[in-house]
Amino acid sequence: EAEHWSYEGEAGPEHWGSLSNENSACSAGSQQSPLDIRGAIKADIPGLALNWKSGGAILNNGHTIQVKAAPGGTLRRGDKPYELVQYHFHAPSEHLVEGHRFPMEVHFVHKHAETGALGVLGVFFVPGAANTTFASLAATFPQKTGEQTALPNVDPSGLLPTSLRYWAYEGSLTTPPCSEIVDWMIAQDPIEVDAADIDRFTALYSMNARPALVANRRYILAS
Ligand code: SG4
Ligand code: ZN
Repeated sequence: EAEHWSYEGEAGPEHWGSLSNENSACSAGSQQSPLDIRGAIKADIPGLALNWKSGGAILNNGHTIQVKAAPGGTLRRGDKPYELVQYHFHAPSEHLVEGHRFPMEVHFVHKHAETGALGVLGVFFVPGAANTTFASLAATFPQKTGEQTALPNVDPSGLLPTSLRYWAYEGSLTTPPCSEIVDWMIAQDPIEVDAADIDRFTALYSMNARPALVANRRYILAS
């Protein structure tokens, strides 16, 4: 059954590839995510322009807390446009930076209209000053799997660092079926959030991070 995967035990990451034929990329793929980001090459990569909408609906899907984005939010990477579909959270972070793991990471999942390729922007969280956007989300986290609530007026841009300097590489979904269709963009600067709000997430999902995979022939570029 498609939903039957987890982060530990018999349906954990090392078994994802054999749970179903559809998941073969999880074990056989050579461009898998996440990565430990190291050895990035400074390059003239396109800047990011974000124009997201407030609102949406927040859902506990059994693997994470996910916000279905309000329609019409866009990310432009140079001249490549994407639409924001949803964003969701991982604890601890899935990507590492030179071996360092952060307590949380948010993934903003965008779709390129023509090709169907995904562009996922990741942002790391560190404990510190409260972030009002994350605080509003944490206050409404649906406690039970399958539970969903409308989100009045939450602006996802509140989860962005001031600088949009980022790392870029080609990779995959970090969950089954691990499809190698993702243009990854990882913000170099983390944002601060209240440790108590991190605790509200880890009370539900204390470990929903896939271990880092090998880079193989891939380059990681830095803006
Ligand atoms: C999370 O499990 C999301 O809830 C999934 O979204 C998402 O799958 C999956 O992570 C993989 O995304 O950015 N971590 S990731 O690589 O977006 C997809 C849904 O199930 C396809 C909708
Ligand atoms: Zn994710």
